Order: sequence, then C-alpha cells, then structure tokens
Amino acid sequence: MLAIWLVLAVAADLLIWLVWKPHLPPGDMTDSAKHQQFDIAVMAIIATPVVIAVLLYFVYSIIAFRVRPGEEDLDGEPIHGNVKVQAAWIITTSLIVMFAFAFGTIELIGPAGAGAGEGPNPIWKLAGKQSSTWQPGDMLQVQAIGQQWTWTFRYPQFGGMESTTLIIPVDIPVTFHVTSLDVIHSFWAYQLGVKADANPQVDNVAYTTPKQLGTFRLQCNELCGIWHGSMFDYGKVESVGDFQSWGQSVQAKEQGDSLLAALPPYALTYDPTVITQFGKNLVNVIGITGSSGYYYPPTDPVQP
Ligand SMILES: [Cu+2]
Repeated sequence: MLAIWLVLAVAADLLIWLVWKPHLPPGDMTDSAKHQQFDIAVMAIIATPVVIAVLLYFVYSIIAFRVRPGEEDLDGEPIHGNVKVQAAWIITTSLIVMFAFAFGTIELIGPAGAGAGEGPNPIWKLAGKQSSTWQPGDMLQVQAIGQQWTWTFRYPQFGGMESTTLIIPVDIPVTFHVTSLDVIHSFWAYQLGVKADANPQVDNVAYTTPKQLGTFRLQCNELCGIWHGSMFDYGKVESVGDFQSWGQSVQAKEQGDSLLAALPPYALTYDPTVITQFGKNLVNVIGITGSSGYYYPPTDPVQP
C-alpha cells in the first residue's frame, strides 16, 4: 500500500508542479501574483498526497475488511486505542500545520504583504525610492478611491492628477493607497494579485511590482449597492516611458482645465463633506473625471 501511495503521490505532485502551476490563478504578472500562484501550488502539493492516502485506504478497507459470507450477523472487533496510529496522526498533522504556519509567514513577508491591504501602517514595507515628483526608478504612489459605483485613481507625484483609468509602469514598485468616499468597497486588481478593502476614512496600503506589460482586470470585491457589478474596468501595465508621458500629459491637461487647482489638496483619505469645491463644475469635466457621478452630485441622484 505504501509503495502504491508513494508512486501515485509523486506522480500527482509532479503533474501539479509541471502542468497545473503555470495555469493557476492569478498568473505571474507581478511579484505578488507570482507568490500567490506559488503558494497555491505548494498547498496543492501538500494536500494531494493526503487525499490520495485517504482514498487509497478507503479502497483498501472496502476490500480487506468487507463482510464475508457467513459474517453477516457478526459485529466488528471492539478496538481501544492504537498507539502507533495515534502517534503517527498527531506527529504528521502537527508537522503539516507548523510548516503551513512558517511557510505562510515567510510568504507574507517576502512580497511585502503578498498584495493584500495591510492597513495604514504596513508591518512589511516594500523597499523603493520615494519622491514627491515621479522619475523613472522611483516608487510610484497611486491612490485608489472607491465610490458608488466607480473607481478613481489619484497620482500624488503627478501634481495630484486624477484618472478613471489605472495605468502603472512595469518593474516599478507601486504603493496603492486604497480608500472610499462612501460605503465599503474592495479594490481587486486580479492579475496584479492585489486585493485591499476600501473603507471610508481609512488609508489601506497594498504593494506590488508589475513584471509584465499588459492589461489586468479591476473590480470591486465588496457588495456595495445595486451597481456593484459595474465597478469593473481594465487597467494597464505600460513601459516606463509610455507611463511617464501618459502621466505628464494627463497632469498638463488637468492643469490647463484648471481642474488640478480645483481639487482638494492630496490627502490619504477622502471625506466628501469637507471638499469645499464639491459641485457641478467638477462633476462635469468630461473625459478626465467621467460624466456625472464622479463626486456625489449634491442634488442629483447618482446615475449608473
Ligand atoms: Cu464597490
């Protein structure tokens, strides 16, 4: 039985590692996504031999301990304790749990929080060069603001410019500051391996470093009202040069439109009740902030 189990377990684990792992979610677009893919594969590799052992023993029991003709009226043997089985059970499960604890902790520290929201003061910080105006090589700050029912992205290093499109540069560490204007949302950038709650009055920090160019899915992952499902978009990882010229051009356009001057000064959280500029002029800047519903229009109901 042990030999059969060993062969099946090794074969299954090899299949998981070589065939399944490259297709496991959320892919390997960023360092955090790649770590998540690795973690799921490691968990599967640990769990599969256990499942195979259980199923194999199940089959063995059906055959070896089956009721034979003439035994229909007999009870099974009363068994009280088995030191070997109990010791093996306790030792094996303890080892697996202790390994999972150590492995999970290391995998949280490695990619600086594994792409999860770590609150306003992350224990595990992602290293990178900070600056108030962004140059290639600096760490990028992006504020993700959720509201019913859209996302807005604010780039403090580009004069606080705002965009409804999320674009980030490849190979640059990114700090997301996730917050909300109204109810609880959740910022989920699937292929980036980033997921962080967006709570009003809270700056929830999440890190990632994109490793590939391309698009990624963006959605709200906290039921936040009737149009929750429309908080969906695609973001983009661009080359450093493309990203920089995009950022600078949006900043210049918003400066030209006097939008930047009208925005409240950059802050880590947003409170619509204290935005004095709050009003229809701001809401109606089409092309940059979208149409109505960007900030709560004070009189109109929010249109989907
Ligand atoms: Cu939402």
